Amino acid sequence: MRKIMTLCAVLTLCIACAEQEPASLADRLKAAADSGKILYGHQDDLSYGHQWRVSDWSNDPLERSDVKDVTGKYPMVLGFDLGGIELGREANLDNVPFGLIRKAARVHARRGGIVTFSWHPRNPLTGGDAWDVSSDQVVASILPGGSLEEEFGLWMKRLGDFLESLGEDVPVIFRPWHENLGSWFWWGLDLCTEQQYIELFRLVWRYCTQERGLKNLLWCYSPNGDAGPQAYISRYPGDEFVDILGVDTYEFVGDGTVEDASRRYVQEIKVNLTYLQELASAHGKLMCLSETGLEGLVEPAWWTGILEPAIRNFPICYVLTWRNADDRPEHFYAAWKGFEYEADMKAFSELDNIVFLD
Ligand code: BMA
Repeated sequence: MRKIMTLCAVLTLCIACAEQEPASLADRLKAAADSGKILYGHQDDLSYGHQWRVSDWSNDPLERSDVKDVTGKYPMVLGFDLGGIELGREANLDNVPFGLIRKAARVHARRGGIVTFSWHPRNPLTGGDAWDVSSDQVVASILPGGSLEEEFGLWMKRLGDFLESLGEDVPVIFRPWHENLGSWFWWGLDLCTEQQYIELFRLVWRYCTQERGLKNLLWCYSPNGDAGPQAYISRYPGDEFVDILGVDTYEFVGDGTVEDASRRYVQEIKVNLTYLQELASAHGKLMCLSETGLEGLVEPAWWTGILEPAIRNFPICYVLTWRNADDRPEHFYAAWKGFEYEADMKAFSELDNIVFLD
């Protein structure tokens, strides 16, 4: 009897510990936001950077990082994309092996960092990629009763298998179906109804959380921010299904000057984060700037002169800049060693309100 009771106590403790993980990640994020600190994140860090890439990942200590090369510190938040996992592929859409993603997530969590995953799944109806918007029947086809319901069940299983393989001690901010208020992804605004979008989000949530019992996930809803608060909330999956409210907002130069683009960007960030703060407070949620950046960092003091003044004083728990492609020299969103304006990113990493991983 005593043995059974001890066993029960140990089991209860284990369950409590396991359940603590995402909760403690949420606490950590909340503590950062409450104390006016913003964690810095970078997509695909540790796996590749500007003109380099990890090749033999299973024997690589994963110590290289463009961000670390410049600032002496890792990004606190490490982002990866799971596009391709649904097909059982070896590597994601940017050729990062899922084995490397799993290892990097574990290594990063052990170093004290935080992991986030986005997901650009292929188009299940046309066979195209996530950007194939040639049909507005894709979401309908994978929802219950749709012609691809079973196929999508398999896609979710593969996703669930990967998330589970990380282990419960690696909590993850999962951010599926992002930028859904534009129409460039097959789950976008003109491609499905409000109800269908909400059902899609809930379907994957229910599968991961209830059917698979995954306890290591915090769910982030992250539309493109420019659509405004009414649109934002019209496709909100609901308080039960979301932990963090995010927005994706980039700086685009286009045909005008960089100065004009930066002015527009600061304005847009402030508008978006203002309504996000109101929504987060009304719904009792954390908030973040889930994706941002200026491709090629063509503004010399972008970090300290544009980004930080724009996000300062908003209770976002983190800000994530997009990837530094190894094979497209102009496609980078963090500085790298040797980049002409790298000193400004280092200065950003030393600000009191910005947190990197030492
Ligand atoms: C986009 C670009 C693409 C990439 C995609 C998913 O913004 O960086 O090159 O494939 O994100 O990571």
